[in-house]
Amino acid sequence: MPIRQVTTTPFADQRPGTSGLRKKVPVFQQPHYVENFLQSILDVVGDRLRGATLVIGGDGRYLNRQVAETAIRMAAAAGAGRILVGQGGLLSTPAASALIRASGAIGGIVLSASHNPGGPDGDFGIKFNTANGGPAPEEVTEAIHRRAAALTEYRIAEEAAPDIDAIGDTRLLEATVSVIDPVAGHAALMETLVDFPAIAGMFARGFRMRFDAMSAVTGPYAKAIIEGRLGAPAGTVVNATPLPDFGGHHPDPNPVHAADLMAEMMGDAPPDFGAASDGDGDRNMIVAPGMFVTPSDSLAILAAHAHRAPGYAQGLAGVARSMPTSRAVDRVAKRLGIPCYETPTGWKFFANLLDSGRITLCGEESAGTGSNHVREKDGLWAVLIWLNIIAATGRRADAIVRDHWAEFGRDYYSRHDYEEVDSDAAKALMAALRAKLPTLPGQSFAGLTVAAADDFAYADPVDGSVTPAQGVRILFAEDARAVFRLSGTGTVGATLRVYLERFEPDAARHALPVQDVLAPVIAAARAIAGIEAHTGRAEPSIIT
Ligand code: G16
Repeated sequence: MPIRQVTTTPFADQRPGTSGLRKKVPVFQQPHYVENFLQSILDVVGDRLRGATLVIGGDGRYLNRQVAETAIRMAAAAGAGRILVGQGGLLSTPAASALIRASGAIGGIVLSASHNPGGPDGDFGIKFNTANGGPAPEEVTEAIHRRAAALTEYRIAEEAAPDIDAIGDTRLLEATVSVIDPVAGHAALMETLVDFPAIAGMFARGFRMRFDAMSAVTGPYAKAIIEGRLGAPAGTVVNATPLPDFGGHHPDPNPVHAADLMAEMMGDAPPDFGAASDGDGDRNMIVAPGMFVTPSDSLAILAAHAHRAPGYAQGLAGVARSMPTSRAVDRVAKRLGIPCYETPTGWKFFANLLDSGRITLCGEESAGTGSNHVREKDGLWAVLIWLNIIAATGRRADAIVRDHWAEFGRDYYSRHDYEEVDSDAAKALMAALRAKLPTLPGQSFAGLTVAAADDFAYADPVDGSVTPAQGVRILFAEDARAVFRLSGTGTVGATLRVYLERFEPDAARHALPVQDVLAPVIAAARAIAGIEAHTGRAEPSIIT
């Protein structure tokens, strides 16, 4: 019998969110857990899989290889015609998105828990991306959940998966399993968008950068592109080998978790440019000499300078940012005379805007930026566009940021995270906050007056759908804003995110300490939401 049929019982907790199904590794190690979820995805794809192409790959974290092999055997059993797998089971999330689009695949199974820690006690995740290369929309994830809740059987090829370290084609049942170089296609795509010769010239003239791949999937991509094609000196890319536990680090590129890079960039003789990316390569961090660039500023700067890169020489159709992202990019869009859309948190909300051609560029405060070349955020792409801008302007990254503030004003910005808060307490905080919204306008807190307060609801301009309750926004008359929402990506308790910003048009006031400038906004936010009373936390766990 070439296909084994296995009787199983459903798992009630297999409900994928925006970022797929994310759980602790031991949860995925339960017998049949992985197979059940994969079968649920394959069943939802259904007959469309017959003879079609499916992409499989992940960020190399613990369980990646094993689950990639299981997925190959199950996709073959489900009738896939061609299965494209990254060598070693590796594919960064943006590379998977690009590959789905370029190969005309029906979709892809992406194995990752993004920036969450890995290893036997860390997190694992399985995500399904659709034919446009983007994360499955909610109706698909809900269908997968319904299927998972009723599953009684899965089907898997008896035969072992082919050797996924060996590039080439192998037959498994009716499927051709093609193991491909995970980097080549994406590097070629980058070369069509970014001015490689200009950047290579800059490196040849002695430009120095540090790219911290955080022992995650971007390592091979960054090595091949930055050190290989662009000729940066060997050693420019550090922590370049993807490790199952990311070397014990938290592969989230922010000033806290990329502390080594920050120390180097803030040190006495920093390189000209610093960057990092996360577990699956979709997030990025940009650090100028002596200066961390907030993702919100980075998005605004990319929008203002994108025309310098060959892929965007025609200009931008429009831009979009997630609601908690600062309003810096709005000012750029206004100047460029293009639309700027405000979407809920979650990359999937950009998909309709990108697919319909309404926007070219988009980004989020959570360190994601991307463009219409894929339907995921793309960490290395953002870094390469930054390099392109530096090469084209001849300005150092910190000067580019200061120039930008001088021209558009500075949006002081910070995010305060309260991690592993009791879930009920976090829900109660949000409910109480929502209940008091109508009473807030006109009231003063810490010297700031509330001008408007609402619970963000998104009306998709493409399909007309409305997504309510996407986070509480408090706008202060002093051109400041506080936003509250609960994270959708944590795996322990709840994470309360408080996003704080204040606009400063005066260039003479652009070099002040961020937390000092934001102190009244922070105090007002804490008072309005009663954070300590609800959570018992006087201070956030992480400030970025
Ligand atoms: C995911 C989504 C992002 C979103 C982020 C929000 O990121 O892909 O679009 O901004 O979640 O996270 P949270 O709900 O915790 O604030 P990733 O990188 O985990 O896929």
